Amino acid sequence: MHALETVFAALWDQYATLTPQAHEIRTLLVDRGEMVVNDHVAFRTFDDPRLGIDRIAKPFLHLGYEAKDTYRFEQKKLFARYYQHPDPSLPKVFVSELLLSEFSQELQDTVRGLIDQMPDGVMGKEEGLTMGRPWSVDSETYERLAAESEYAGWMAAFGFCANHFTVFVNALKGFDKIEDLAAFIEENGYPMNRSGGLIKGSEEVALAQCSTLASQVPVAFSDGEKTVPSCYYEFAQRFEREDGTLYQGFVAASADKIFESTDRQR
Ligand code: OOG
Ligand code: NI
Repeated sequence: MHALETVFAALWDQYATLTPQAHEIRTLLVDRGEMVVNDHVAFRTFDDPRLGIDRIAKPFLHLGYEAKDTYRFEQKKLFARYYQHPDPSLPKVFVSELLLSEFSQELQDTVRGLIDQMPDGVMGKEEGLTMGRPWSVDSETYERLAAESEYAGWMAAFGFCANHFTVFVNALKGFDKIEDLAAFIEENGYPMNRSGGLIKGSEEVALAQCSTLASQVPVAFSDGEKTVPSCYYEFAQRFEREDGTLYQGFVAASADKIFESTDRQR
């Protein structure tokens, strides 16, 4: 087995446990005779040098991935980069990081306190990608972080895992348009993220995307269990550009809304 297949299999196992709906939706598609191909897998982190984007990307670069375009999200105070492998059958890897220095001193101190609990040297290795939450945190701290940044709250609760896998819609035989797939998923009882509209992007920007709302799962905080949004499933349809090749990048305005799939629903 290719080393990368092992990495993605471990990531999927962890993700499917955290995100029961992803396994269920995948099964719905497979039962219709579809081959489910992953467009990309996404990771989140903080921009602290001990675990920033470069650390998350390191095992992927080591296994042949190449760094591609970067994206900036002003309001959410995030930076992201995607990585691609020369073998087009492998999913792209999208990594974002929260820009800590742009937040309140309180958030920065809280997050640095969490990171200080981490064992040294695991981030940057394959095992780091599925490490889960390497710190102890109470539910009040989670809520306080999430009130300032939903992303910070999510990171505090879940740590390191695949934030989402993404179905490559072009590879599905039974759905010509992403709108049809979105309707199918919703009809089967999975609420979708409607921030910025059900379908984000379009043929004009060569990428159309939609995603479910994250599963609600019990998380063991240091002061007890609490049910919070975990991970979501995404769907992406890519279009040809003028040069006849399929667009491989991302669209910042769409991604900005996709991030909200893990927001706490109030
Ligand atoms: C990433 C959101 C952006 C995309 O495909 O544009 C994204 C996240 O929620 O961590 O996945
Ligand atoms: Ni994505």
